[in-house]
Amino acid sequence: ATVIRREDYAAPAYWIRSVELTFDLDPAKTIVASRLTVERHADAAPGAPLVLHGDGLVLLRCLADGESVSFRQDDGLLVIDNPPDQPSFTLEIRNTCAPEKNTQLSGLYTSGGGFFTQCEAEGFRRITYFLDRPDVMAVYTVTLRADKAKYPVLLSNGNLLEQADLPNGRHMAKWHDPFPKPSYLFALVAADLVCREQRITARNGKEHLLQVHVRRGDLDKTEHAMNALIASVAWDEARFGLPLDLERFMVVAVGDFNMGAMENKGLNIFNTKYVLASPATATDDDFAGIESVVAHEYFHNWTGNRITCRDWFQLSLKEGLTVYRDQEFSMDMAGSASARAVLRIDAVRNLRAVQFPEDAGPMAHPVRPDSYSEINNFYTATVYEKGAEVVRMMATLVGRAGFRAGMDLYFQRHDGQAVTCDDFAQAIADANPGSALASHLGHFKQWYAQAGTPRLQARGSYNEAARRYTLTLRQSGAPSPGQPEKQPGLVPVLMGLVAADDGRALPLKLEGEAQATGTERVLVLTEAEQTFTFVNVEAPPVPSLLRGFSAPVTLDDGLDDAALLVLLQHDADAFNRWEAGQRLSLGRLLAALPGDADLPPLDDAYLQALRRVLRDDTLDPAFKDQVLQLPSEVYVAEVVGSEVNPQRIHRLREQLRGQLASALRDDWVWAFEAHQVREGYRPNAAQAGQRALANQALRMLVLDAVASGDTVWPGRAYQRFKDAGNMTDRFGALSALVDAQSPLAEPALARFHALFAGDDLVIDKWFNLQATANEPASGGGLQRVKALMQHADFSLKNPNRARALLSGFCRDNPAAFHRTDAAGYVFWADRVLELDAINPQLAARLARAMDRWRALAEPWRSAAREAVARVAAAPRLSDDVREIVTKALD
Ligand code: BAL
Ligand code: ZN
Repeated sequence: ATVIRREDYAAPAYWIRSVELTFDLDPAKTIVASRLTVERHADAAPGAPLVLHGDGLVLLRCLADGESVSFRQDDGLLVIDNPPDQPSFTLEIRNTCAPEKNTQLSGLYTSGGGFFTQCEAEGFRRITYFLDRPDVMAVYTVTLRADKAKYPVLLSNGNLLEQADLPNGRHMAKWHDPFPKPSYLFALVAADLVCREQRITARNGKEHLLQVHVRRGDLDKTEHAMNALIASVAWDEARFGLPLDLERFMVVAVGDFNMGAMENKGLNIFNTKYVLASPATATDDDFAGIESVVAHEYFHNWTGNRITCRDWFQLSLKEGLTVYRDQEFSMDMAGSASARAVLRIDAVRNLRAVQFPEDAGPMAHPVRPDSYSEINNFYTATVYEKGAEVVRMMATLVGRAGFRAGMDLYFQRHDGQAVTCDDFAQAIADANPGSALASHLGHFKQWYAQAGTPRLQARGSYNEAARRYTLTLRQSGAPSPGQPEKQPGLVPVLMGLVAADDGRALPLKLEGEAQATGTERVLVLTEAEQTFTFVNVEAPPVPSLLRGFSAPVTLDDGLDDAALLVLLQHDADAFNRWEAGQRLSLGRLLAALPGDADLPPLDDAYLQALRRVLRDDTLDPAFKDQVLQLPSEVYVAEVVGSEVNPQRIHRLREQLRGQLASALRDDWVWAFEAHQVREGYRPNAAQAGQRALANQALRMLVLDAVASGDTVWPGRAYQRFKDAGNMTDRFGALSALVDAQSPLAEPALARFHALFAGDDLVIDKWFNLQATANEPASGGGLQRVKALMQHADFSLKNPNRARALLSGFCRDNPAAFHRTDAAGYVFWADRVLELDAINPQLAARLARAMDRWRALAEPWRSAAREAVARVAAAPRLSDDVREIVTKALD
């Protein structure tokens, strides 16, 4: 496969300024007529060849300025060697494509009897021939023609110009999008849908129509998505001064979709998972996911659509920024400082579980990658989540008002353009002259250029007599593919000093400063090593560094348990309180890892500290839930880093969970009883926090009961599972039974399936719960997954279903997957190959389950390598999967 390099970027020889598309929609053979206004680039030679992308199309006709023109087809490209020798001309193309055969779900495809599109990144070329690259922006007018009874709703981007009946039971609709856009933002939908509508008036007095289109029968599950959309419109106007720029904004849900959702201009197409919710069928997490994805796609309207990417290497320009914006939105919606901290903790958990391993493995790449074979493989946690951290660091460095000024300048300079990550960073810096960002922009931009998670080491010493505290910070980076040496970057370290004796926040005054600047500040590290001296430090301090996770690094601060206990109890920063608790748990696991012994009994100090958090009246339930949750097995494996024994990590973590369940039994009973929500279900942060803590308590109580042979709590859990008034509680109780391997788990699973048969999103949960379930001591997790593949409800063709079962098992169930007999790896290889023939994007995602094979101990490492090599050697591999497995073996 060809490797595409960022440094090779060149503007195209031609622009396409406007597009008229006409679709005669038919599942077997859709005819696409396209009329393009083509303009030669000022720098291109007259008559330079015009090279259009195309993939899997049948070309019927090609005319230039109404005359036939000679062309050749070359490896999917349509090459017109002698286009008209004019600065601008018209190109007319007619081609066909086959939507019902499109199992890749990229381009135009059918799902549930309707037509849908997905064009990002390079799907438009699977619809018609085009300059399918994001720097070519055109104005689109789209006519759709289809059978009226089967496809009563015909949608495309922008505003509806015309709608009419046609002979033979067909009808048409004509849409016009006034905003020039790249082809990846094109969309059409033709289906039998119903919609929830809402008219809103923006701050500027303009009226807009919001619509959420879903399949018949799903309308009662659209209220939350609509509310999220209304809130998103209001938030972007209030926080960033960015109004909705279209009369009509549409969201459409589709059951077969590779991604979560897609921000096509004015016509967002969503995976049903991120639209449909009712209290009976969706959990609090589902509701929160919908809110954030609806917001994310809406926010792309400015950060992605109005200003787009020059090339795909700049993907984080829109994705990192938009994730940052949706995170801020969710925090503002959640309200309290504590609820914000809980969301921040969730984001960091996710970063550590997914992005840190990526950054330490064969697919490590900078936030702005330098090369790729298949761009679909670069919709990664690094581009999205680490990219958002990069934006967050800028906001930390310039402050909230400074960041807003930077965004304003970014839009002032670049609205309507296709630009780069450099352009964005420059705008934020230029709007904040004198800021650390502006002074050290070169250092800061290493975040875009260097892969790998930097390591931050911190060592402090307190001189009691002089009342001075010196803190030395060092940054370093491990080699990553293609980058053996790392340069120092800019690391913003938000910090405070906590008195070791009573936990009070100490005033911060650096040597040479006239006065203390409060109890929290940002230290800006730009050198490989820097020392900061605090004066007038009135008590021995515990440093609280990297508050709120102010930079995406791994921190080694050398703190002992006593210091961590101080932070867990007293830190003014909720994130660092949580972090201290995680590190206390992690420390106990790591200490027990060598050898084969059981986890020793937990010490009283640790148990008391967790009990104190659980019982603390001043803390929110959601925060307590976070503190009491142990670090994941994946994260523990990442911290271990090499010679990882997944079975050992699992066993010790289970023993730690078992001890916490037993030692805190009375506290869990209290927590369960005290956090029942009495009022009607609402998916807000306050109620969700209570349910989360109660569900965790129930899980621990059932775990402890099953271990000790007691049947009371499993019985109560079964009862709750049966009677629950909402999915969060029902699924919480079901998971508790499955997690503890209670004998009641099987009947509960059967009942759950019967209750929700036909509800695809709920049945996905049913598959996923079993795929991620604890492996019985006798083994059998893999057998269960194989049996589930034979279930009548299973299909590899539906991405949600395939992910629920296969990614659930291969990526999210390390103990069951990493078998010593390698059967998990054989299963993985077979499924990757099977899926690759259907949907390469999905197969490539599953392929990444083996990214970290080199970090495994034997016998897993050799067996895993063999499985990866078998996939790599298979004939007819997609570029998607080939890139993943080739890099894994490099
Ligand atoms: N642009 C692809 C889907 C998303 O990130 O919104
Ligand atoms: Zn996005």
